[in-house]
Amino acid sequence: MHNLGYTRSARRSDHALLTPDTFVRAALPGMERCTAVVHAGPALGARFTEYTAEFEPGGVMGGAQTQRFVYVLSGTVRIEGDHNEAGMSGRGYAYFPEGLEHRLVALEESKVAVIEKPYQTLDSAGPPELIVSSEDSIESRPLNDDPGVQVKCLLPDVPSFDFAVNVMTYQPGAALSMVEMHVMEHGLLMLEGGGIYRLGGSWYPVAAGDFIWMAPWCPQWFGAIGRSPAKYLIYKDWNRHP
Ligand code: UGY
Ligand code: MN
Repeated sequence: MHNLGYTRSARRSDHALLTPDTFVRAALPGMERCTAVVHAGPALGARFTEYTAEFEPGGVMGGAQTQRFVYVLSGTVRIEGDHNEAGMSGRGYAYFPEGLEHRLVALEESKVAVIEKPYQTLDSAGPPELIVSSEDSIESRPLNDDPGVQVKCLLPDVPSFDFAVNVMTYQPGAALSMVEMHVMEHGLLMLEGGGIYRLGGSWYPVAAGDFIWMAPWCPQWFGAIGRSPAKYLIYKDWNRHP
């Protein structure tokens, strides 16, 4: 149903809010019975690419030209490659270093968040290795001593990784303690709950399913509203000289 041209989606020079009513699906090369909703990429001004891959049962997503991070939103997928095969279901995730041959096969209808970025080498540390894990096995810690805002770092905080992917969970009423402005850019997928996101000079209501891109130094703040926690998956570039 159309909504008389109304949407919460917005695109500005330093941020974008993309809500599910505006998602457009198209297959990417290497996909079979699978389509992508591309949320962010170089055409938007981002230095990474993020999309949601939506698989039919038996659907396939081929390998990547860059390093790749995947997080299972729903369903079950099998990782296939030269390395050992592994299955992943909701909250499972994997990191594939650049050049590691692999593909994902859906064992049922599945949705997977995908982040890709050309790897920035570092003289003092070799490239990272394959990781297959689950959010459930990662310990969370409070942000700035506020127990109402919990952070799980899905990738090890070591110099070989040039990006971080974290899960942040806010109890209802909890908020970032400051308006952040930083050199890192963000790709953010709302997983549960909702609240108010300040982006640049605007305040937006946001809910599970929304995607947000924040450019470097985009003023940002979030407060959780509702009767259940708000949770998001957030990417940032990390560990490299600007
Ligand atoms: O890691 C971060 O910069 C995070 N605190 N930003 C955010 O949640 N918008
Ligand atoms: Mn931030």
